[in-house]
Amino acid sequence: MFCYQCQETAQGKGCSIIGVCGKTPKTAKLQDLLIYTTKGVALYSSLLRKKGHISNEINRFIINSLFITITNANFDDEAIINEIKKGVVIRENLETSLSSDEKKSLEKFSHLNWKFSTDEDIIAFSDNKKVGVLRTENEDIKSLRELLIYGLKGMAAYTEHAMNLGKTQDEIFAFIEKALLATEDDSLTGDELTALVLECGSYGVKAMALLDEANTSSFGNPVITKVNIGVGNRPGILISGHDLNDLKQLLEQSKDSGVDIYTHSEMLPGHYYPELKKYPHFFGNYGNAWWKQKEEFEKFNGPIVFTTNCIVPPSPKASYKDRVFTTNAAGYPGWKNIKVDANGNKDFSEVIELAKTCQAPIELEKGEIIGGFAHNQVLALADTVIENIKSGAIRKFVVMAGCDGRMASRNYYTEFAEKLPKDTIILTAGCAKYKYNKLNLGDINGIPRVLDAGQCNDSYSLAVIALKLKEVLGLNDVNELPIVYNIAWYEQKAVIVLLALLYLGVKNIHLGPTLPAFLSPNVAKVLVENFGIGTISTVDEDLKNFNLL
Ligand code: FSO
Ligand code: SF4
Repeated sequence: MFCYQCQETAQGKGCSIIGVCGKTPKTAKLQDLLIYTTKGVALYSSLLRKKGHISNEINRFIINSLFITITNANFDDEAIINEIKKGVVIRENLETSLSSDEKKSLEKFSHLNWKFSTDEDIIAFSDNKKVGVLRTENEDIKSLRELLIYGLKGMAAYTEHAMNLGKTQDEIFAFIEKALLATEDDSLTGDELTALVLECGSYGVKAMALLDEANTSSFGNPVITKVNIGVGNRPGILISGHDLNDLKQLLEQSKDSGVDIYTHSEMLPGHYYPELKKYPHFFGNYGNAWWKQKEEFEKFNGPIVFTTNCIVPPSPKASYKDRVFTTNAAGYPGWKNIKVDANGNKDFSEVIELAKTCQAPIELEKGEIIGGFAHNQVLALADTVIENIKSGAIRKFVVMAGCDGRMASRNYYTEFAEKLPKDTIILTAGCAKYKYNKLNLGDINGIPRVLDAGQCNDSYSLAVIALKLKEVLGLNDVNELPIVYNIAWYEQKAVIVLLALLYLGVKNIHLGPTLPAFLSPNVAKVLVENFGIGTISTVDEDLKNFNLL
């Protein structure tokens, strides 16, 4: 195996023996083969799409396959093998609709037409040199190809959540197919791949805007909300991940069942939406970011539902391991996966019945956290914000969006938030917020010093806010705003967020706690020279260097 797609990759270089995330070599190789198979689907589908053949089944297969391979999303070899088989069947069916001339035009990708008879063939082929990161020898081409794939993975996840709420955009799927094929096209130069990486950022903006529209048109615009972080005395169901449609269905199906619903990690922003927060049994948020789940789930007592990535493999003795469910692209061996029916509905009755037999959660903490500062809410407060900027009460905004993770070096972000001068405001989105959202950093004339826009995809909201501020303050360039970007990354959704910000023209982003291992020195140089991307050092140095003192 070789995988270097996330920030926690072994020794900052690559996982080659076993994943730091717990991914086995077999799973890693099968995931690579799933991507490879998906490229084969994209090969024919992209051609047919140009002729007007659009299939939701194929669109969903492509984005779901990419999503399955995101860090911590799916550890279930059987489920991955089934997806690979599905992909080969789709590809073979599509092939029958092509003329021989059309097939000929695709000859340079003929290696994507692989076949199998048995599961053993699949496992053997996944070990093939043609599949996976190491198929590319040139360091820079490899770096650009993988950067592009990781951007696509993040984009696919957001696109899938939007699709689950009935929102799709054909051009996003068309770009995903084009870009997937580009990573198998030996004729492309580094410059051409770089252009595609930047184009990927533009589609990242579209995908995040689409998901924003899907979420807000279904559940209303997020509003300022205080979320309980304590527990009640009824049994609970803990729902994790990003899929708000799953949360809505669970809330609706459990409303008279005598159990409470708690959010975990990235699902916390579910509380900010009017159509979700109206449920009286939507109790609060339990615990912290994804990486603390092994200890926190021990205390929850009730069932847990993963709607997306961020699964930490449980220890063999984990008391909760028979109470976990997955859905969408998420999967873990032995955990039940809740399927979606033809109408887009899911049946959570088994989860609810199980919850009724469980004890109430054990309290981890008490109190409230505040959030709901997505674009609509912040723009409603724009006059107050602008007044405070003009009076000097707010001197700077610091975007500290992104991911949390288990490395001790991430304590930097807690210290950074604590040491920020009192006339600064943190804008956040994603699970990075757990490093400082319980610190009580106070407010500036009633405006909290940590404004949480929502999930990592709601970084889109932060961009909308920045662009609006630029307009209202009469500036020419988004980089003239008093905003510093100090972003933490972990997995591939953060990659698409980063590419989206670059596309929007944001410069001088500091990315930490370390730069991605998949950036070759030359590719990193391009990002530094063109976009001023940098990383972090110590809190004191950075506060000085970012002109925050
Ligand atoms: Fe965090 Fe996980 Fe949302 Fe990521 S929960 S790390 S960027 O999934 O997706 O922020
Ligand atoms: Fe390693 Fe991250 Fe890949 Fe897991 S996802 S194998 S931790 S690089």
